[in-house]
Amino acid sequence: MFDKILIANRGEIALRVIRACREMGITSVAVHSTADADAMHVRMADESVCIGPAPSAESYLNKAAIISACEITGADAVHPGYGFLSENAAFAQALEDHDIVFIGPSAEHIRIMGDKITAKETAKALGIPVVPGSDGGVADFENASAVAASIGYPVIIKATAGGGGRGMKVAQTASELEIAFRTARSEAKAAFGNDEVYIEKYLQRPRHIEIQVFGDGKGHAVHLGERDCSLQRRHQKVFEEAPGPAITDAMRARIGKVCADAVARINYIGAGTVEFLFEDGQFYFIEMNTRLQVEHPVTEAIFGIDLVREQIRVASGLPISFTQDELEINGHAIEVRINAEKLPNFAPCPGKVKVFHAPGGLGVRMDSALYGGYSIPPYYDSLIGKLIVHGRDRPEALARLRRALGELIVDGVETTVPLFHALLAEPDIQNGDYNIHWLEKWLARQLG
Ligand code: MV4
Repeated sequence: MFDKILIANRGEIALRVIRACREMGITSVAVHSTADADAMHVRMADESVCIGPAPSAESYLNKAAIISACEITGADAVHPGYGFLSENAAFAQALEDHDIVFIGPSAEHIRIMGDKITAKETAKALGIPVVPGSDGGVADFENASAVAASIGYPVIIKATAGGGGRGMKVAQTASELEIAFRTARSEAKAAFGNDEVYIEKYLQRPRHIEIQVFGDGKGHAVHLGERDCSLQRRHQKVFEEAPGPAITDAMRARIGKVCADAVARINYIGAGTVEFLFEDGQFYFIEMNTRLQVEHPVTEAIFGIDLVREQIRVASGLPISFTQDELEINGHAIEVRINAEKLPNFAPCPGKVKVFHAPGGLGVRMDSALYGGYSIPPYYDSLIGKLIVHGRDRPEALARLRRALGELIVDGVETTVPLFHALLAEPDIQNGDYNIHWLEKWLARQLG
């Protein structure tokens, strides 16, 4: 096992990793920008190193500075958290070249899944159901036109280098295809420096269902069911739950086994998430994320498993500490993302937090790096906390969420908490009756 782990991240996820390290008897090293000298992750870690100025590009994304911090502190391994360098194959490779363990999958697996075409080809070859579409990239408009005609309209054009919703264009009919194709291409070129695009059948009312997988890198893997993350605004998740309200035990067992077998076959190591669109009882692969996700705590809650501890274990060569047969879903969990944003426009709202009081009690977990007197810097994303509730069933989790939101105090900055009180009053949310478009439509209605 490692003696010392450096956490190449900030905020609540840095605390999450520090907590796992402490329970495992591992020394933790925080890194921080000059803007984060007073941040909670720096205070909570055993050691800390300043790695650069406020902009992420010069600090949390600065590979050389982070590797130097490992050398200076003698860290054996790096946990990247989510975002920043967590899905950067060059960083994983650079660490390996310096004999430092990257707590995550191999550089090769990160690379494969980072390119959306090779990810989809790999998924398909491993028996995972994919959205019907082009075999690889579409070279020109004639090619696009032929593919679209064969799969049928509507279609969606996606950037090979994209992901997270950037660089997508829908064509409802053949007459819309040329503009969709050309704008998708030029936007992809501008955003990613790569104009390759591919085409898929456009699914009109799917849910976003993602399967948590976990591999040991030696041909064994398990799945930890699904999360329904359909409630998103501008491709940012705001509310996530497990199990999914629309997913039956039989569906979970089937798609979960397909995903676990697939990642076992490629000797995948650590945590991964296989993302699907789910419509009319069918799963369609869209992407795979090769990192721990923001919403991992809902999975932890219903399975009683510490996913960060498992990541650290397998990265050090130990086996996964449980088997598929030992996993059993216990109740229902919901996470809401609390952002320092002012409604109704979700405008970032950094500034000084005068009072912070986290909710507590049975079935309540608040992951946050806030404290009273802390100034939220303007340089990073606006997530200031995640409230995760767990109940014996979905209605109990919803009631607990309402109760816990009522206890939360964040004075000094605006937050997205009022959004959740309003959502909880909606029958569709109470019934689990929503898809990927529900939130945007509801928000438009609130304003109109
Ligand atoms: C789609 C789709 C419909 N059909 N692909 C958006 C982000 C990226 N991960 C994939 N996305 C979508 N791909 C096909 N073939 C609709 C979306 C989509 C979406 C997906 C998940 C969650 C929210 C979304 C919001 C708009 C569009």
